[in-house]
Formats: sequence, structure tokens, C-alpha cells
Amino acid sequence: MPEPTNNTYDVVIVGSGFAGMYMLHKSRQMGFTAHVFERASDVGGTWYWNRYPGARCDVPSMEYSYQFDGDLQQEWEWTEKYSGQPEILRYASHVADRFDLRRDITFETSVTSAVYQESTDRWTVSTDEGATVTAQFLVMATGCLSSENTPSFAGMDNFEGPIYHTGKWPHEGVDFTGKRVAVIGTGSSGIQAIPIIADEAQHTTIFQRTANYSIPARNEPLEPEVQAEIKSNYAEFRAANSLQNGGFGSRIRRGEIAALEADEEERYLEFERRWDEGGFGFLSAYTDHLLSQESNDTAAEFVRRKIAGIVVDPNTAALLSPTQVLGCKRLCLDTGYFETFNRPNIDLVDVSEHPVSMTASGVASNGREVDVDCIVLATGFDAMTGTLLRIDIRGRDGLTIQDKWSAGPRTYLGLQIPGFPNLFTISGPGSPSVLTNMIVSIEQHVDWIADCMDHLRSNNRTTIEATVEAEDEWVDHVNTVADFTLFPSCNSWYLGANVPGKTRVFMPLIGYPPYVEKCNEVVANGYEGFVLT
Ligand code: N01
Repeated sequence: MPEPTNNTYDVVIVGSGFAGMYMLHKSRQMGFTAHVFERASDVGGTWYWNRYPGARCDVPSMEYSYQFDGDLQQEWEWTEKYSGQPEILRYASHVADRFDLRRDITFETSVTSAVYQESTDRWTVSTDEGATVTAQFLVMATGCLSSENTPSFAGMDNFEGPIYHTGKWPHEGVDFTGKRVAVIGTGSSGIQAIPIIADEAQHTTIFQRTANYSIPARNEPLEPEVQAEIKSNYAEFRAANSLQNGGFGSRIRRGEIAALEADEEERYLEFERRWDEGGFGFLSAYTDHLLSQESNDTAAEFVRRKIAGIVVDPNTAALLSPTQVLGCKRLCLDTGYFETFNRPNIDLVDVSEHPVSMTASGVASNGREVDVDCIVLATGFDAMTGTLLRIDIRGRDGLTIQDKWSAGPRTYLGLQIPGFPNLFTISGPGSPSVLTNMIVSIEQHVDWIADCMDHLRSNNRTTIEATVEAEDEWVDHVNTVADFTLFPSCNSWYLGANVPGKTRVFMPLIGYPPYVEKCNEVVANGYEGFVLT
């Protein structure tokens, strides 16, 4: 395993998912010395850990991939419209080989602390393996969904069988054949895993707290002609995607009218077409689905009717029918999720009113106990802030990130935090991150950070630090935009509402590509909102 060869670097990067890998490559390209620390034993980030059955990306493969290198994007062949986890992990590994990244990555090593030394304007970074290095720049490429959320269920220690979390799945896989399985959680991970687990297990019981909307993914093999056609003009395709809301989907038909401007039948046909096509295009039928409750109701009602049409048992169909705003929690894409509830070997238990607890032999709620051999927790993540807050990060005057963010995360552009000079977050809270194609956002952030480091070097500056005024204005902006939409209306992880005790703040910025324009404008105005020393 490559240990750091020096103890001083221009850049230390934490994490070797898609953000950390590109940050390393870009830093090297620009002549900076860089080193990465990664807690996993290989690259891939979220795709390294989330190996649960059915794990698959919900952004098409031809878009969920790097565009920074023309040859790379030409030579890699995707096999499916939406790639499964194994293929994405192979791609990450290929990128690491191709750019010889692993020689500068120390694996199986977690950064435990990062302390800013005011006397030297450098960060001292320490790891759980006892390494200590210093760097001018510290880049947190720690991912948005990288700390799994394991609720403390009463009696959890008593359960005698194995408990698996979808976000930390055993590498050797899990054989559910002949097993009685409980699955807790029906977000994107649960909805992808349940059909496959139910197909394999003797019996599966789903413990659902909130029913979720899901649209058929309609995954299919990626025809070579389709791939070749996109590759023949890849740069143009990428540029067109970058201009779309969320940075993806230039081939999605975008509706141009509000839902209520269409008559009922026209609307029904439009939703039906999009349901048949599958994917996130469903959300683009009309312009105002996340702005107007009435508009949202039309789409939500359509999906509820679909569920009622698919699920044979009316009680189960009713339980599976969501009532919150559609899209307020991230919309799920599935393959046969609702159909799975017609199997004879699956039960659905509503735990919306009564918490789940565990016993030696199973899972209980509201006095009903179900004996199982193993439990799958599809209970999500302490998103966007969880991983950063687990590291002892201390900025100027010993300010800790835990104190700085005690009332929720505060950043400028989701890139920097006042009091923490030369520390950058990739896809941090306050940036569009999780509301976009993550790889597009990552590349935009890495390019911005690398240009910024280069700017300091060329102008004989040592540090860059966001001002408190810029941060205040930015946080206000993020909140104002969110409040203009229906996003804050439900208990989503975007708000931190899934983790007991977490401050309720809408963390991502809604608005990509305007965000990119803002970042470019900040640079054009001489790094407006930052102080350079
Ligand atoms: O996590 P989630 P996830 N008792 O937080 C339930 C990305 N992703 O891993 O809704 C009982 O969405 C919780 O219930 P509730 C994607 O961005 C992408 O599924 O809080 N239940 C919910 O049902 C996604 O949004 C892909 O009431 C409890 C579930 O657990 C994000 O990752 C695939 C509970 C958690 O759902 C997270 O998805 C997978 C408790 N104490 C993930 N605590 C694709 O690209 C939580 N729950 C397709």
C-alpha cells in the first residue's frame, strides 16, 4: 500500500471516490504534489461500499462518467443504459489504472484530524494509522452519502442473526437462499434491493415507515449503435447536458407548460408516456411539479393509481401509496418494485406510527413480532455533513467544524467555510451536488478548486478564505431558493430529517446550471467573497 513518500504536500485529498480521483489527477496535471487518504481498500467511494443486490445508478451510463479526458470517454464501453454497481466500480478501477492514481493513495487509512497551523498557513493532517503530513491545501472529497445511518433500534444488540447495512455491504455478498429476511427502509436502496432479495429468500418482510414514489427505470442493454452515435459527438452531448437542470438529460423532453395548463386527459397521456419511457423524465412533464402543490398532486395521483393497478391486494397497495409531495424525497427508479408485493413470500409492515425494535429472533413493531434469520438495514445515510463532522477539523483560532456547524452546515458556494483557509469541500452542503449528476458537479468543483490553487500560486498568494458576509449571503440564498419550492415540505435526508437530533436545514442548493455561472462570476470578479493573503 503506498504510504505517503513525503510529509509535506501541496494538496492532501481525503477520499478516493470520483471526486478524490479526479482531484488527484488534476492536481498532478497542474504540477502540484498531492496525496490521498482513503478508508476503503480501493477506489470507488460510494460504489465501493454500496454493493447491495440491485445497486444501480439512476443517471444514464453515457452521462454518469468522467468527461475530462476525451480518450477515456471514447475507450470505455458501457453495457447497460443504467449501470449496475459492479460495472461502475470496474470503471473507477480502470480510471485509477489508466492515470496511475493508486501510487499516491494510501488505502485503509482514515483521516482522524486536520488542524490549521496559523504560523505556517498549512494544514496538519493525521490518520488512524499514525501518519502525519502537512499540506497547503486540504480537499475534502469525502462524498455526500458516505456515512451510513444506523438507527439505534431498541433491542438491536439482542438480535442473534446478522444485520447488514446496504451502505456497507459485505464484499463476499450475502446468500439469502432459504432465509427469512427483514428489510427496514424503503428509500432508493431498499426499493432496488427488495425485488432481488424477495426473489432469493424463503420469506421477506418489509418494515416501511414512509411509502415512497418510484418510477420504472426501464433499464436495458445499451445498444452499440446508441453508444457509437453519442461518442461520435460526445463533447457536444456533454455540453448540452451541462446546460440542463441538474446537469443531465439533454435528451429528456422537457415540458414547457404548468401541469394545470394541460387538460386532464392530455395530462394523463403525458404521464403515461413518461411512465412507459421510465426514468427521471417523469419529473420533467411539466414546469412546476416542485413549485405548485396542485401540479404535484396530479403527478402524485397518477403514481398512486399505477400502484393500485399493479399491487393486487388493496390493503398492501394502500400502504404502498405515498402521500407526501412527489419528488420531495428523492424520486426512486425501480425494476419490478411494486410487482414484488404480489409474490406469496413477502409481507409489508407499516411502522409509521410505531417504532421498530429487535428481539433475539426477529423484528417487532406495535406488538407484532416477525421471526427472521437476518436483517437488512436500508436506512440511508447521515448525508452531506456526517463524514465531515466525524473528523476533528480545526481551523483558525482552534475553531472546530462541529462548533462552526452546530446549527447546521454553513458554507460559501458549498466550496469553502470561513475560519478554515485553504480547505475546500467537493460537492459540499450549499452546492447543488445531490440534486445533479454527481460526476458533472464533481468535475466542475475540481476544476474550480484547481484553478483557484493555480491562481494563488501564480499571484504569490498563500491562502484563500471565504468571508463571513459571503457565507451569510450564500446561506440565505440557499434557504430562499429552497423555501420557494415544495422541497422543505417532507422529512427528507436533504433536510437531515432522517437522522434523530440532526439540525433541520435544507443542505443542497437548488439551481444547476445557474450555480456554475455564479462560480465563474466570483472568479471573474477577483474571487469575490474570498480574502486572499
Ligand atoms: O436512504 P433513504 P437510501 N425506522 O434515506 C427508513 C442515493 N441512492 O439509502 O422515509 C424505520 O432514502 C426511511 O424512512 P423515512 C439517493 O440519492 C441512489 O435508500 O425516513 N425506518 C427510508 O424509508 C438516495 O436518495 C441510488 O420515514 C427508517 C429509508 O429508511 C440516497 O442515496 C440508489 C428508520 C432510508 O431511505 C439515500 O437512499 C441508492 C427507522 N428508525 C441510493 N430510519 C441510485 O442511484 C430510516 N428509515 C438509484
